[in-house]
Amino acid sequence: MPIHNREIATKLNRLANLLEIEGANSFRVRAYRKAASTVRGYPRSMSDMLDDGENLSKLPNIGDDLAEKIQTMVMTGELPLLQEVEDRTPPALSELMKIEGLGPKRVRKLYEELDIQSLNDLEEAIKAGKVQKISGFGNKSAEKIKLRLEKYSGNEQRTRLIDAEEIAAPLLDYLKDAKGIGNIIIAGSYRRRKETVGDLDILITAKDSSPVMNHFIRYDDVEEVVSKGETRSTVYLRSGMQVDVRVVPEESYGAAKIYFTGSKAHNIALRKLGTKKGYKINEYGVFEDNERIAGETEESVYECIDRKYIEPELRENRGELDAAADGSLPRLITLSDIRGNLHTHTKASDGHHSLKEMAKAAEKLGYEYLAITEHSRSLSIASGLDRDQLSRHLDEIDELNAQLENIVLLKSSEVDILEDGRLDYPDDILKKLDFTVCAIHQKFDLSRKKQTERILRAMDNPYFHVLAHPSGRLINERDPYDTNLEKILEAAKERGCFIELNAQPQRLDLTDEGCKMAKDMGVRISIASDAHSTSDLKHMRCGIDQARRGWLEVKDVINCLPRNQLLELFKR
Ligand code: DGT
Ligand code: CA
Ligand code: CA
Repeated sequence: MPIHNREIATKLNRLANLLEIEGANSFRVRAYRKAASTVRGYPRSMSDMLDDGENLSKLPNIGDDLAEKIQTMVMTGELPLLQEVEDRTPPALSELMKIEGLGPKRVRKLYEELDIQSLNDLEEAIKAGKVQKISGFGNKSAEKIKLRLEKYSGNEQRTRLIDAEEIAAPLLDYLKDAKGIGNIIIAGSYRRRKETVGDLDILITAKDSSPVMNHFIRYDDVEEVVSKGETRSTVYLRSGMQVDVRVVPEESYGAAKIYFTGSKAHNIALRKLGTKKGYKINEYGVFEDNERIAGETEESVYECIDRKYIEPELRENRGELDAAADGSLPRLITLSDIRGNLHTHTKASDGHHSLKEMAKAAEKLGYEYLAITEHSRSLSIASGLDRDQLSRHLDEIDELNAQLENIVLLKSSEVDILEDGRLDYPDDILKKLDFTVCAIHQKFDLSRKKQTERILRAMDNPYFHVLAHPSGRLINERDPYDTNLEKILEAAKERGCFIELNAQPQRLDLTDEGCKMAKDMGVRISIASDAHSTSDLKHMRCGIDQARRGWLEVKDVINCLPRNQLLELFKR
């Protein structure tokens, strides 16, 4: 089987991470990450392209050296430099990165400042209160790390949801061909649309499980069969992903869906409610004195404990069971509620397509408006527009708007927030825009206090509208910068600013918890794909997943508004 683009990207990212832990030159680290992201998102497979005799170095972010490395990976499946770096890195350091929330920067800090080289060291240091004292950590994040350490079983590698989808789709297609199969669904954190998944939990109904299990373990991509049984089998795929398959009888499908969708915390709370009413709830149904009284559908199980159906994204035991009892469950936002996209790039800065191509693609999605947000010209972003370039760009938007019938392009910019909190364009430029999307692109290492202040100062500017990718994190790649989100949200509320939920699948920034916090504090969200190409516009759906996990409804999201009402909001 040829190597997937995803596997190449994973190796390049891993190389970048290990080099970053070592303290390698940041340009070099970034070069590998950018290459990884190019490969991951590229529509054609590297191995096909090489077969066709194409030169990989013509791809963005891929030079001769990287083209050669990719070719080696395609031919041998290995990246020798990665092996070299792996050999000289203490294995426990890369192990530390498997803990959610610990990226290479933080691992390096822990190693340098506290000589932490293993999970054990880390646990001890948290107990001793040492981690809490390092800048960038604090009590809260130490507490979170502690919880995750407790959960961590040692070989768990969490996979971004979008990558899990790419692995799951062909497997699901394959499984559907098994003999005697009834229903099939991917349950677990995947169904809850969590930003990363630990493994895939596939639930199948069938009268006879043997043919299903036999078919499953013969899947081409299986690397190792961990266990094979009548009701449950587990394998590892070549990507390292663990897959659990469970087979239950048809009449238990609803109860089993609830059980295997989780979360565990939701299930435990649900079972307690059952016990209170004298019922036993498990994956086979709801039982009263050993008699099955429900379980064929999920609704039937929730009904037994006097609850309305709860959407999978909400099942985290964060208040959803109470809300389902008193009718206050949110009516979660869906993709079709979105009327436009407020963060996109074209060729004018670092995007791949023209204004017109982006406009046409957005029109096809049924959007009423599309904001073009090229970068401002700051020190860190060479691709940004200076005053004259922006001015010409805005003229082009006017010209194109005169031709477009079903969609309006909004004039905006992704304005860099400078270290002292000033915006990267003067007011006389900013006032020509319909609104701004403002973001941090450099100086990620400021203290929590300074970083928070920086954003609050920026929000003082009356031309500040939306705070883009508010934490700067890249899932599994870059830690968030240290800020006080509650303070930022308070300030946004006071000043009439909005917070972005960046829908790029590797960002998903705000987190689900951040979304819920914003909603509870009355700060509205822009869900935006930060598209750099026409196909990136589709990532809106990843933002919708995250928004739903954050309890967001139509009223909480500004790009569910018609254009006129939206523009009203930007009059501060
Ligand atoms: P993951 O894989 O770490 O992203 O998270 P999940 O939620 O997919 O967890 P996983 O794969 O360990 O288990 C799948 C579901 O099975 C989980 O969401 C709830 C259920 N489950 C697993 N273990 C237990 C348990 O000990 N008690 C209960 N009530 N449910 C469990
Ligand atoms: Ca799972
Ligand atoms: Ca599992």
